[in-house]
Amino acid sequence: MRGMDGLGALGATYLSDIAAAADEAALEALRIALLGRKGAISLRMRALGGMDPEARRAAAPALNGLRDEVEAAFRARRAALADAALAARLAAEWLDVTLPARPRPAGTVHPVTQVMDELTAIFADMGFAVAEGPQVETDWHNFDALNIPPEHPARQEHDTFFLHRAEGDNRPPHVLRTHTSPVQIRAMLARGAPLRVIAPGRVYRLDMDQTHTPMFHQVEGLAIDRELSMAQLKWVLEEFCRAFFEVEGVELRFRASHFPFTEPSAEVDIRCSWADGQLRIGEGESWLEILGSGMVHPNVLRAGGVDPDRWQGFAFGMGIDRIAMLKYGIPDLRAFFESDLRWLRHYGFAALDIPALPAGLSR
Ligand code: 2NL
Repeated sequence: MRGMDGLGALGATYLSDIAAAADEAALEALRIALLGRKGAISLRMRALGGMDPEARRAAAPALNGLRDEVEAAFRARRAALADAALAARLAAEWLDVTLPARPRPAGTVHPVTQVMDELTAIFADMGFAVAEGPQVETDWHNFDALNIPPEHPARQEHDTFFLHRAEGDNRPPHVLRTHTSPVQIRAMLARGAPLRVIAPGRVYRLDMDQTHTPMFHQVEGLAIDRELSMAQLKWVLEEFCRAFFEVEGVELRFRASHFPFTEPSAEVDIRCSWADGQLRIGEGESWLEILGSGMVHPNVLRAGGVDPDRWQGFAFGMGIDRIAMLKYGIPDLRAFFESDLRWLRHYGFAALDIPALPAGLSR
């Protein structure tokens, strides 16, 4: 009887100690103190062995009951501590997955890059691939192959940068390309006919004033097939202007002109108005020259390894910086290449708005 009463009070103390264990470590220490090899409950269990049978029969059920209750209390407390630990971890590692991955990127896309991406999307839609080539060219690729022989006045008009050659260095003369035409010569030589490519990129001329920078950007286009005419050239250029300026009613005017690499040649003007200093494409009584074009000269086809008796081609070229200024109302060409951050932020485009035709080019 003495044992029973004592066990009841003891059990209550054990259970409240277990319930109060603050963490896994405290709980484990308590478990060892009660149920370990020399634990309080284990010692009592062992003491049963030394009792006479009658006393043992009286004491054992209460002790077994206590042990079962204490073990159950340990399991419950362990589970409660694990639940609390998980809840704390979930609260600490909480994350709002709807937040933007990064704040707005600090950089912007330069208008020249934006316009290159736009015109690439437009011409790609008409089946033109993009061709690239070196900016340091042989004078053969830059001039001779384009029907501009050494004494041709166009060589002087191009204000060419020549690369220095040490005395006795007899590699062929090189220049900074004055137009992207040599890229198309290389495309003809590498891929042959039929061909549809555009060549956008940097070009260089020794010229610097209000409207000229020594480096600027040009895009040229070249199509070669069995039967091509000025009519298809006109359609391609109209389609380009409609898409690029995002105006349905574009109107182009072809004026007879002259380039060494095309025959016949035409300069192309677009209809526009200049009401109160504001340029509007596709309306009004003014004309703005935007590109040069023509049927590829037979000498140029031959230089590209294409037989002019079997193939015809049309070609065109325009200044990218200039059409960027027209489309986005940028007044001063020289600011394009000064890397002034205020200018870049003002005229730059969002980095992830890559032009695509279905979305509208410039959104
Ligand atoms: C202009 C005029 C033009 C071309 C460029 C070309 C290229 C080859 C063959 C024939 Cl490979 N022509 N390019 C043709 C006509 C005009 O550019 O005013 N550019 C800014």
